[in-house]
Amino acid sequence: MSALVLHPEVAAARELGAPLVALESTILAHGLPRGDNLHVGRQLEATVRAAGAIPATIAVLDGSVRVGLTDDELRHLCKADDVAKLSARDLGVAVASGRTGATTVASTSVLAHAAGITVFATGGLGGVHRGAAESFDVSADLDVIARTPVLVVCAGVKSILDVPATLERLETLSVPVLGFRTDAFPGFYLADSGHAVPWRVDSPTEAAAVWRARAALGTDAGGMVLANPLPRDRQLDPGLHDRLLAEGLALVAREAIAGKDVTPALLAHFHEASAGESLRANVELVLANARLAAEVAVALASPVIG
Ligand code: PSU
Ligand code: MN
Repeated sequence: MSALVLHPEVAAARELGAPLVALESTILAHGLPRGDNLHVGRQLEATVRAAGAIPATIAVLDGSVRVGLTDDELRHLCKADDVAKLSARDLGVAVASGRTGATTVASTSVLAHAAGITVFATGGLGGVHRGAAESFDVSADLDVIARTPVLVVCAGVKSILDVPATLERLETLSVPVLGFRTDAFPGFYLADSGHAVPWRVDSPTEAAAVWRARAALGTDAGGMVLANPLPRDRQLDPGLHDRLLAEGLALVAREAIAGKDVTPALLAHFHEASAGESLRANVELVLANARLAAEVAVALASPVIG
């Protein structure tokens, strides 16, 4: 018996080899304000469909791992007060104890792969936190992507992190990082983090070709990152960004926030203190990633010509 419950539409798409895109739920339950989150969750699914793929939002409901949610289930996840943030290591505990939880990039990657889904869209990856040399705070997202064959579409890593250290870590872990129509690694709210990407692709077909080439070479045991920047005229104002970041980091230090609460606390500070601007950018980037992920999934499901 499988421990995963696939939504019937997701199961049918799997059978047919139709394009599927996994979506994570931590961004909804812990990364966006209440009220906006349900709307964004629905928009993400609609965006994937409009680009020709089937969305599979992943979460754990009362101990049951769901790959693809009904609208009622999505609403519950976005409104309930007792939704845990589940990284990959937490999944077994959540299932055994009948908990409800949202999945991070790490746990969504593991479950997407278990469900036979290759392409996954999120906002920004977790990574190496500033001060990690002392705190050891490095997101499990990185190690899990390194050993899980998923193609993760994101707007780089969250700018609240130590971006160059995160890029170094991805290199060590042998995770390919491709810029989508850019030579600059995106900085989540910012179009350019100030660091270069090692490689660039200019179409979903090219991204799919890299994925296929890795498989042909047998170097596809782990995942790959496709980094999709916000257009420069849609990014958060860099001055505002730097001010919010300094305040957010001070707040986290002052209140001794640690572990998995750090990222939600920093994102909440941005959303509260920017009068909706960071929320606007966050929603735009995650929708753009869902669209690109669907386009790559369509390219991967299409026969190769020539
Ligand atoms: N992208 C967003 N908002 C988020 C996240 C990503 O736009 O809230 C979440 C993802 O689920 C990611 C998590 O896995 O933040 C990282 O958490 P941590 O730093 O505790 O590993
Ligand atoms: Mn952490």
